[in-house]
Amino acid sequence: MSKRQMKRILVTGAVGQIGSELTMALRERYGNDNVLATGRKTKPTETLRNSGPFEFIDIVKPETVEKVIDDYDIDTIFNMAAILSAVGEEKPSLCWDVNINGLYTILELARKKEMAKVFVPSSIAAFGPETPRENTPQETVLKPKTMYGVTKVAGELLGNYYFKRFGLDVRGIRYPGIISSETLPGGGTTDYAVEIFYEAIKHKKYTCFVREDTVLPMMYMPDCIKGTIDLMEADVSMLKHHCDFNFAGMSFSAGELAAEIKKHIPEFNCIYKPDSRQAIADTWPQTIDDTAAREEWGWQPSYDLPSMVTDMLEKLGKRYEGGLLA
Ligand code: AKB
Repeated sequence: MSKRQMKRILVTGAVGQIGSELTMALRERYGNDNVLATGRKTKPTETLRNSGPFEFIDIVKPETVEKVIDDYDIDTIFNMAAILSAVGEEKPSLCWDVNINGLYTILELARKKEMAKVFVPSSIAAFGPETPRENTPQETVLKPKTMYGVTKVAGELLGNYYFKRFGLDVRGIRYPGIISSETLPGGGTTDYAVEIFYEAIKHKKYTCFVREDTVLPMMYMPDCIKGTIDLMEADVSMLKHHCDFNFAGMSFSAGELAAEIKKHIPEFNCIYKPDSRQAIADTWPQTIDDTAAREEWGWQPSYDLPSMVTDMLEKLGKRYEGGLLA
C-alpha cells in the first residue's frame, strides 16, 4: 500500500448537500484549481462555479468520468454522487445503477489509473431492523430493508475488496443524517431535520413526515466535513477498518429538535404526519458506537443539539435577511 498524498481531486455529486460544502473545504485546503467539482445536471451555485473547475459528468457513463480524470490528471476521488433512501425506494433500479454501477466505474478507473485514494460514503442505512438500535456496534448485523441500504452494504464490501485485492486505498464512513445550512438535501429519510429550519424561519410552522418520538443519529455539516477530510488524511497504517466506519455526532427525536428550535422561535409550531419514510426511519439505529473511528483516526465531534440549532438559525437567518433565500 502506497502512502501517496491527495493532490488532484475529483468530487462527484459536488452540487449535492455534502458534495457542495466538501468541495469548498477541499479547495481551501488543496488549492482551488486542484479540486474538480462535477455534477450530472443540476446547475452549480455561483460560489461553486467561480471558485474552481466544474464539469458535467454521469458516473454511470464511464467515458464521461474517464475524460475528466485524464483532462485534469486526477489522483483522488470523493464519490459523493448517490441516490438517497426515499428516492431509492421510489426508483430502486436507478438507485442500484448510480450507487453500485457508478461506484464500480469509479473504483475500476481508480484501480487502472493507480490513484492515491478514493472516498466512498456509506450510511446508517447499511443497518436494518435486526441490528441493535442503541449504541449500534461497529461489527454487527447488516441486513438493510431499503435498496439504498443494500447499495451501501455492497459499496462497503466492494471498497474493502478493492483495498485488499488491489491495494487501492479506499476509505468510507457510515454517515448519519447530515444537517446543513448551504444546500438542501434531496430524497433522504433524514431530510426533515433540515427542512424544519427553513420552515421555522419562513412560516413558523412545519409538518414533519416522521413521528415526534422518532430518534435518529444526526450530525452538523462542519463535523461531517472535518471527519471526512480527517479520515482521508489519516495515516493508512493506523486504519484497521477502511470503508465502514461508524460515525456519530448527536442523536435526538424529531420532537426534541422542534423543542430546541422553539427556544429561539417561540411562535414555532411543529405537527407530525408520518408518511412512507417513517417505515424506513424505524429500521435505522438511534445511537451509534463510533469507538473505532475515535481510536483509529482520532474522530471527535464538536457540535451537540443546542449548539447546532443556534448556529443553523443564525446562518439561515442571515441568508433570509440578506435576501439570499426566498
Ligand atoms: C438518507 O436519509 O437517506 C440519508 C442517509 C442517512 O444516508 N441522509
